[in-house]
Amino acid sequence: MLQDRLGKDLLIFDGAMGTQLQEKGLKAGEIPEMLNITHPKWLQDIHEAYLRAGADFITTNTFGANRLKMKEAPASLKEIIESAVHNAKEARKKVGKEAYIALDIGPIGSLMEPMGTLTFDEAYDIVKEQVLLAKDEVDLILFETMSDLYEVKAGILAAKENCDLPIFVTMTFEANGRTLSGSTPTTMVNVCSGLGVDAIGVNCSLGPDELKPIIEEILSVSHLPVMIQPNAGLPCLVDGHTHFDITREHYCASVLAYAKKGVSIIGGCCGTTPAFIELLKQTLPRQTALRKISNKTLVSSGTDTIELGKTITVCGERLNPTGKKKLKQALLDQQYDRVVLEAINQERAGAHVLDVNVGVPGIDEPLAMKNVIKMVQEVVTLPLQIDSSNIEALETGCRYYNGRPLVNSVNGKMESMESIFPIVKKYGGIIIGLTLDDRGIPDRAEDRFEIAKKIIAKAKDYGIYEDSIVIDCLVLTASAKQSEVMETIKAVQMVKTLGVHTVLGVSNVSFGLPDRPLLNRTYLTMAMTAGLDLPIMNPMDQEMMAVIDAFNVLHHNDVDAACYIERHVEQTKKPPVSSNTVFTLKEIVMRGIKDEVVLATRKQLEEKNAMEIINTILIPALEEVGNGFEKGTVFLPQLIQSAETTKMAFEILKETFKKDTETLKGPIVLATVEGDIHDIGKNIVKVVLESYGFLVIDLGRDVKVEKVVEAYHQYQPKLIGLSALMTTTVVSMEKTIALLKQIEHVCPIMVGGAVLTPEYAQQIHADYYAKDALQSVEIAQKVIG
Ligand code: THG
Repeated sequence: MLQDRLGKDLLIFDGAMGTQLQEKGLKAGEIPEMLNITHPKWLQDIHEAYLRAGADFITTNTFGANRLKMKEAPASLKEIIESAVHNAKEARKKVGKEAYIALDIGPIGSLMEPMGTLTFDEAYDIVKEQVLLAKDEVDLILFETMSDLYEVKAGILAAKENCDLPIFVTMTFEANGRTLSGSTPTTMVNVCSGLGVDAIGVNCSLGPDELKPIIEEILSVSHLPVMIQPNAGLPCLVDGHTHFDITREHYCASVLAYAKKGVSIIGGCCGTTPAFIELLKQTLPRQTALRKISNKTLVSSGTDTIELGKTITVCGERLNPTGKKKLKQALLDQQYDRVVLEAINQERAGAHVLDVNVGVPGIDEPLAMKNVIKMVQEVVTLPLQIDSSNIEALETGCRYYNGRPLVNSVNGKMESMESIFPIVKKYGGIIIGLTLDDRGIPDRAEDRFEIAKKIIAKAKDYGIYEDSIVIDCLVLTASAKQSEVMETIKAVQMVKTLGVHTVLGVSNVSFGLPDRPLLNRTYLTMAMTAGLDLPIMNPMDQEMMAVIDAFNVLHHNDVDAACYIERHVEQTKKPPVSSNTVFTLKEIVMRGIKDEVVLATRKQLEEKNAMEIINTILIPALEEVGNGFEKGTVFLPQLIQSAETTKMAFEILKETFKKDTETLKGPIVLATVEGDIHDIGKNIVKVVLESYGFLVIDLGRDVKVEKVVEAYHQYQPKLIGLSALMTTTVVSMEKTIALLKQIEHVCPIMVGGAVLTPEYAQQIHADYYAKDALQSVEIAQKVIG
């Protein structure tokens, strides 16, 4: 059984498929998956070569075999997948050795919300179809080259809910050490392990040497077998073809070092061949190296991860309608802008996690939970705590949450544990256990301690262990239950001996008493000393936050008081955050708060003209976000949110411009090149150019080379702008330029996009390189006037 060998035997995967297919004769623009049907012999030969080289696994030629990417294929998805599996099985039969066949599933190829338009449920359905077509004939499912963790989550659920096969997941990372949608390696590992995959790792991206920090981070946090499939070094263009720059000897030496550190599944990606796999087989040991396994408690958003217990983790309590009339009404009316602002304000005030509770009488709570989780995770990168007494709402929240959530909560009643633990296990939550049961909340600490033990013991029956449990000893208000306040503190101390972390709704203590903040922060100090790790509290209470800073110094969490001192310096410069803080247009644009942008833009127009607003607010905001993206402090989803919000601001401003096309300068033709579906950069350039008075003809995204040429003849533009966001589509940019340059006296061509550099622009014979929207205006003014 494969499962018995995982983590014990060092297992070898195959190498690149694409490179091999190109050698057999795959042409550019052809659908590689069609070769399963048209050239089965090619596929069988490639699989056979990898098997003979020593691979334990072969991967079906189904990377893009999903209903979206195969829309225009001249065969059905069923035929494509079945023939791909058949080819792998034929090769295995011919070689006659035991080997595992992995159903290959690559990225869907369309971006998910909020970056694109694909919904979670659509992504789920697409993968479900792939899984159902192959599940009875393959040995495992491999999600590979994934760049969006949310898509991975949809895929894992689609696989788990429709078959029992082992699941391996590898993602690709950018040079900044994050996936395209911003996940760190730790976040990937934490979320995927929570969802119950069988192996986790990295493929493609870079060569084995450049992947060192990523592989080491994965090894340091993963309980699961770690898998790597690096490229054969870095790509370089030689005579218009992509080559990879390291030898198989170099490759093997590099990956051997990782095997010695505990990587247990090794194969190759771009540029690797059967010869690489053969040498791997000769070089690598048969058994895996032992690894030290950590048992940290980690909660994750889609991008970042927080370790509980390392220092005090502040859970913001304000996304909770209890006692808030307006928030209640807003939730009932499905008006979520108030919720979104509350989330952002708490993040700005320094919360580390946000509790999300949508419990209003009469509301469709599962639906409200789904909507609010989706909205909130689009605007903040903090991990969320899903808070509900409605089991269906908890499950819906866990399902649509992008990350590994805290789940608030289970209690010591049998029915609660029996209904909540399966959900927590399935979605991989960190569960909060309340120390109450059928008899209510016991008065004495000892009895609460017993309930905590009962919860921890019962969780084990479901495969949930101490590192996924946080115990709440329950604090009640001192106005009614004064004698129990200290019992809670005592219970926290006792529970800490069980090896779990603790949480308390600190603000409960002061209900019904005057000067609540004073009681809250005093109680917070007492509880932290007793071992409280996760206070649920109001982060807008800056004095309470200051108490935590001070505690971290006095408790030796904040070594050398570095954070304390830094914050002290910052605070003297920054105005305090309050719930009533009004966002400036610049902040709205940078945060991507779409609900606020129209009003804020109109408001600005009362004082400034459109051009001023563009130059002094919108462009600086876009630049700041763009710089953040380059530095790795802002990620693609935020970048896109921000750009779309800017677009909405531009739409308002455009109303004030002259609509007279006679006086417009240009025209300028813009296109995002073939194969590239990321058009946000081009869209920004378009609105900025238009606001400077240019007539722009927008050809859209994924524009075929010939269409750009046609557009040139049709519109006779004075300038053409081409955009590409992905490395892989720079090639089609080069082709587009080559074809345009065949036209006599063709107008200048400017290029831009995340992966381009001035050098590269020159290499592919572009006339201008625009690093951002503003520079494209400068170029347009220079060329057209
Ligand atoms: N344990 C766990 N979860 C919890 C609690 C707990 N979740 C809910 C609650 N207790 C913690 N959250 C809050 C949220 C708000 C308030 C107190 C605790 C609060 N609200 C003000 C009121 O009701 O008067 C209104 C605030 C405002 O309008 O600004 O005090 O114990 N696991």
